[in-house]
Amino acid sequence: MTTIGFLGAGRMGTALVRTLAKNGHEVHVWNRTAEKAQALGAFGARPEPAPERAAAGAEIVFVNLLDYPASDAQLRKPDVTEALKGKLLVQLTSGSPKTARDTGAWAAEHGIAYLDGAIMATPNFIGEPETLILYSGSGVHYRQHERVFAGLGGKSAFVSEDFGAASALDSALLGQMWGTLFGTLQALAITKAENIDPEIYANYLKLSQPVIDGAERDLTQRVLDGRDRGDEETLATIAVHNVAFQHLVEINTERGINPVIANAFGSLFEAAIRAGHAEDDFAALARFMETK
Ligand code: FVH
Repeated sequence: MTTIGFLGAGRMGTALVRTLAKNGHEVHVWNRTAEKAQALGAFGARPEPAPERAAAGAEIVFVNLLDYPASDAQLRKPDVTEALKGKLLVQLTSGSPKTARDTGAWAAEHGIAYLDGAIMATPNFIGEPETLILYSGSGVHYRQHERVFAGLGGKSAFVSEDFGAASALDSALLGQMWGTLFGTLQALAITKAENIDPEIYANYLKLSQPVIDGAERDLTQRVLDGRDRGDEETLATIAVHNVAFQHLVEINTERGINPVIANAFGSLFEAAIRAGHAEDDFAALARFMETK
């Protein structure tokens, strides 16, 4: 059992506090809107009237507020900073690698151990064995309290001592997810415009998923290996992709579909072809993702 301070009782904070309390920890919770913290009393948590009171007797203090400005506004209050000295601060508010590194430096200046976390799950998955939460920062403190973290998500993992690593991975994985979600919007716009039953589309998506997954694995490995020239194993050159892509552009134009998503794809195809990569592998597009 660990004494835990918790700042935040929003959707995610409530799920985290309830799980920590259910796992037998003594959880002192503060929230800007006090009623939400008080409601957690029914789940064994102890509502506190101020953040420094939630941190006072704790070994670990978690923060899960809307954003870093909200979190900094609390953490950097002199009474709260003082209450955190000598303790482990675990930041579960979403942030960027830079804000995580800045907070890690601030924590070190004030004698506070720091872990920056990235929750790769929605509140309903908290406490489940398959839930992934990534942490980076003080490895010794992660290992010391590994059971607390495992209780929040069975797949929790320590990434590295670089404070920014967990949120960098968070954004990379979210980038992958948004690519799929925005691709779905483009696909459903076409099926709607062409009067194709979405169920039929969904069925053919399932049947073609192995090809899509294979192409993604091939692309990832080629980019990692730097093998982006067209070769005998290239699945489709940029020129071949671009021919098919132009058909999608034609449908968007003909059917009045917003070209905004396709324009992003097209700008990379155009840049690569203009630079002479038409006969190279799709992986050559990675060269155009760097601006420096
Ligand atoms: N919900 C999710 O699925 C995602 C999963 C991945 C990680 N995120 C991050 O978790 C943070 C909280 O997200 P949330 O979904 O719990 O958000 P809300 O339910 O809106 O709760 C927000 C809490 O923040 C408090 N708050 C907002 N502004 C301030 C402020 N200026 N000063 C103090 N506290 C503030 C708010 O308090 P109240 O409105 O109840 O008084 C809530 O406690 C977030 O970083 C996600 O990106 C969740």
